[in-house]
Amino acid sequence: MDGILNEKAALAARLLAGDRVALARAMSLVEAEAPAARALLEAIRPHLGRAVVVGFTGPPGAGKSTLVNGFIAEMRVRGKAVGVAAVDPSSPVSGGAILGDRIRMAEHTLDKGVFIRSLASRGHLGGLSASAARVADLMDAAGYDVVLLETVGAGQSEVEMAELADVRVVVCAPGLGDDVQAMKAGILEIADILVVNKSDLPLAQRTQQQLQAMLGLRAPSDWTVPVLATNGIDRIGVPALADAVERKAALRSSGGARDGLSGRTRRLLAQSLARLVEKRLMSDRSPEVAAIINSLQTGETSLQNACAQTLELLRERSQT
Ligand SMILES: Nc1nc2c(ncn2[C@@H]2O[C@H](COP(=O)(O)OP(=O)(O)O)[C@@H](O)[C@H]2O)c(=O)[nH]1
Ligand SMILES: [Mg+2]
Repeated sequence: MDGILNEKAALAARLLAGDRVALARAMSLVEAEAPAARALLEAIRPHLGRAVVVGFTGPPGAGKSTLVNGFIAEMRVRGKAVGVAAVDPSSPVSGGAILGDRIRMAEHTLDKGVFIRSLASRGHLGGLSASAARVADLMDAAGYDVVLLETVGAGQSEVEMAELADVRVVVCAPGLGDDVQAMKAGILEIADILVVNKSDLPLAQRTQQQLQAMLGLRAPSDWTVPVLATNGIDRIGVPALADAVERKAALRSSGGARDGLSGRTRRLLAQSLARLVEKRLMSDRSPEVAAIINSLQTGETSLQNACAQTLELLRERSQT
């Protein structure tokens, strides 16, 4: 037992010292939801909050991976160590897009100041953002100055991912239609920085103007969302993007609801809580629980009410 405890403490210590092997090992534990992961995540918590977590989101094909690759290079020029987690919920099994991302970022694989991790999609709710949150925390603990989260998808997954980041970059490609429709559906609201990538394409300027006009409808706040143009391949506009990210990150100390660390901690708590409730309920063979299940089954009680009753019951149990 002592041996195991020491091993865990040693892993946390090596991780905090920036050991890449320890970081990779910790990520495997955390992604597998191994029992040792919980203690590790607890041990690192007081050391978190140094990294700036930057989320890159937007429709597939917009050029996120290409841009992230250029962004890594720019951050390296600025002397920052960079961690990257690439997430692609749209390829649950094949991992094809993830493989593509890895190839695109291959130029950085020999650089010890860069750590790239692909996250496999998980089926259950909050699973993907939960593992992204944990991986970001581990990179933060290991001393990476900047952590980039690349995510694709629409709607809820983007909003969930957004809460994990300190700075949210929404990337789109020139042209109207689906992209802008998707943005209306919620991406636009979460953006701290908007990027029209593929600035070499004809419609780029027009799209930039359209997005600028859509932003004009937003309520004024202390941060004005810039609409930038980039060319991910030639890396034009990437330094300006890096400047905007750094300006936004500098405001982060003001804290509040959009602070990425508190978003990641909230996600950790929510997932642990869900697990706890599930475990308790599945093993509870009491007549009270059976009664709730029965009235749900017969349609007497709504699912919402059944949830509320179950929570109340579990709360009473935990007090005795
Ligand atoms: N013309 C042009 N193509 C780009 C640019 N950036 C990326 N691409 C291409 O767009 C395609 C999708 O890029 P990728 O980075 O995989 O997009 P993601 O799905 O958003 O990660 C690839 O073929 C890239 O080479 C750009 O600035 N201009
Ligand atoms: Mg990609």
